Amino acid sequence: MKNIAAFPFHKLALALIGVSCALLAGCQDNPDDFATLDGKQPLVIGHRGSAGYLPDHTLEGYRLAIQNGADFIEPDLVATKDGELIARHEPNITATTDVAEHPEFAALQTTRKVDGVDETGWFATDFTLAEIKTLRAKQPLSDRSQAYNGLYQIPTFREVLDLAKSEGAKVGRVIGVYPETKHPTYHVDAGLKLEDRLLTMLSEYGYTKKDSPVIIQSFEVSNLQYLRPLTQVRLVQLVDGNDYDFKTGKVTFAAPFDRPYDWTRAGKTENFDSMVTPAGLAEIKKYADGVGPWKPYIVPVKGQYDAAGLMQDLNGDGAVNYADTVSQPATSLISDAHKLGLMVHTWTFRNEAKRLAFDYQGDPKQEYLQFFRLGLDGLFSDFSDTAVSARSDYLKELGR
Ligand SMILES: [Ca+2]
Repeated sequence: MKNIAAFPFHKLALALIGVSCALLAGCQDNPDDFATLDGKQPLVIGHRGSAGYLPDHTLEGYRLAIQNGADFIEPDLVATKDGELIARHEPNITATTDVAEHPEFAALQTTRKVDGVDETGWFATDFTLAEIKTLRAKQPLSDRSQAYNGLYQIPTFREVLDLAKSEGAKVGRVIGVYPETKHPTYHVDAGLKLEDRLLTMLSEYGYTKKDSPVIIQSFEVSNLQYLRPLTQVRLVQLVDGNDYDFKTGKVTFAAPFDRPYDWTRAGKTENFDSMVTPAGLAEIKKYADGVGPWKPYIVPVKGQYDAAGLMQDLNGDGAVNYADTVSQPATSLISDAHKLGLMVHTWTFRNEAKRLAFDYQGDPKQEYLQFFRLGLDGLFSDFSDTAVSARSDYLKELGR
């Protein structure tokens, strides 16, 4: 190549960016137009699959999320007695499976401590995978469809990874997987530590790099710190809270949702909100790629109070609750995190009017748009189709 200066290296570079972009979950060409950390469009993550439509954590729910346009699907991980990783929201499988209807497992009902709280029921850690496979999933929320109860199996993490690949091939997109290590301390106590099992499985699929289509999330800290030197896969520190204070707009704290349980074990007294200060975020930056705060840390909600100090029933349905709150101006959390190079993914977006602040007027897309405009990098939604539709509206708003 004699005339090296004339070679269009910039075109080659663009072509390479185009190729690598196509291989990345949620990536699209022409970055830099969005206020996200990487300049690409915000990610839609199918929360527990398609929790708004089908029972949580089923292959059918994950498949629907992919068909509805989700970039990532989210399996929560717990371990079985024989050390297999399965997708469940809690070690306690009483509310999300039909285990109580299986007389052969009646003797396995017990009381165990999870994050310091006594729970009575059936626990995945007392079942082999073969036993788990005889159970069927059920919808834990009474106000959502019960029509699919008893139909679907409890998937293994391996089945979720395989589904992401096979369904991704069908829709022509790389589908990311966003596993959460559930109650890491509980699993260590049970002799079923999650992290090494998770890494082994991810390695088997070649998911070891920062650009692998995987993000690992946890509410605890020390297990993410343990994972950091062992994998380049992106890590996200989740930030929880107990409830809302509708008067102040602040998140409130009470055990076990006051702080990461490994902090409680270690005698630390700071609450979760210490994580979203600039100093807290700088600490997270040492071991994670992003932060996953509960929504009100980004957009607080408040009630309207009368002179007697009573919160007003804004929607006039006779009850005073979340649906009577008004969304407030955003905190600086997203920009504070972005300044440190941390991406921000928040949760959970839901369509039902009772799960929306009053000022969104029953239109869930208004909530998505508010967060997209802030430069949010990704969100967990029970209704991926609505999230993707709102993102399309956002793209139009940006003239794209
Ligand atoms: Ca009301």
